[in-house]
Amino acid sequence: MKKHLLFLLLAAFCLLLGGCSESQPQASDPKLLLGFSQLGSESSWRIGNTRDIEARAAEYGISLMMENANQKQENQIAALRRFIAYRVDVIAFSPIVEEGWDNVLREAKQAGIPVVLVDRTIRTEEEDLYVCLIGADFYQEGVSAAEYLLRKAETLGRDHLNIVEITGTEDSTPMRQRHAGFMDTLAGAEGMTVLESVNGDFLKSRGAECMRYLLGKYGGDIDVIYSHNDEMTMGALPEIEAAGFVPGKDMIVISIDGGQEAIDILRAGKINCIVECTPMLGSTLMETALALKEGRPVNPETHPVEQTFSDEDDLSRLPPRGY
Ligand code: GYE
Repeated sequence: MKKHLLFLLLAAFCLLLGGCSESQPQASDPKLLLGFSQLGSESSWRIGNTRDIEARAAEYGISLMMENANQKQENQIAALRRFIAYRVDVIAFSPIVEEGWDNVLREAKQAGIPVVLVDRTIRTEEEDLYVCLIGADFYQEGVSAAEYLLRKAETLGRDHLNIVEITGTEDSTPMRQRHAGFMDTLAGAEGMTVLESVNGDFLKSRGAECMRYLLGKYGGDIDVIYSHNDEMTMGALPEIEAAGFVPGKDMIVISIDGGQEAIDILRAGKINCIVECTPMLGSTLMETALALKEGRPVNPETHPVEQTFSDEDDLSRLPPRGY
């Protein structure tokens, strides 16, 4: 009876506030309250990541305050401040860019709330502003993309290839590290020339724009497109076709993520290689949050195991990707 009353009171309070927003934690008997600031919804990777975190929180009985920053750092900072004000047990977030977090993270530290970085990392002089990072090894992804290209060049008997790169969000970890891993691996291979790197912000529309610009400038001199995510790749493909080239044949296409749609295009032969980046980070996040709440130690860095899918492989039995 008492519970009933409490619920009614809560419901009335929510109504007064103009309805419970998506960030309100679920009422039940949660083990802990986790605030998660997602950076946006720019790709199927990101949407898969959000869904996975929501599903795993429910599975682990963790109450989740989820906020979406719509690709703006200031929105993420505001969300982190709301989590601090709400006194959540653990804060987690996927930083859109690497710089600019010191002030708000100092506030979390002063409030005694541990912070977990998910997917991307930050740059800071102060080491104890976050506890740990759960995310992919983006440098290795760049290395894997370049290693595929070197194998492909060998198979085709080509010692000279002109490459264009379409990169992800400026100053973000995957943009920086996918570029670095790729360049470092190609550094020893003389005939591999990167004509230009352009920024596509991980967006399909920008991928199309970048490709149009690159085709206008270099045309048929382009042998290889290295794109930092599937969305930009899928934006680029119709542009390549519209310019009269066959992607996957006239131009080698290398992508990153491995969402279902892109894998299907790889099977159809228009993408040659996709380096996997898995968005399924939710279980590790929930385990980590519980460990932090209970005062158990956590790994400073956790990287998921990832693979490369390409025209070298038989992909007929690949299970559905889930994103
Ligand atoms: O590759 C891209 C997304 O940070 C790993 O961000 C993530 C990247 C992912 O938008 O599709």
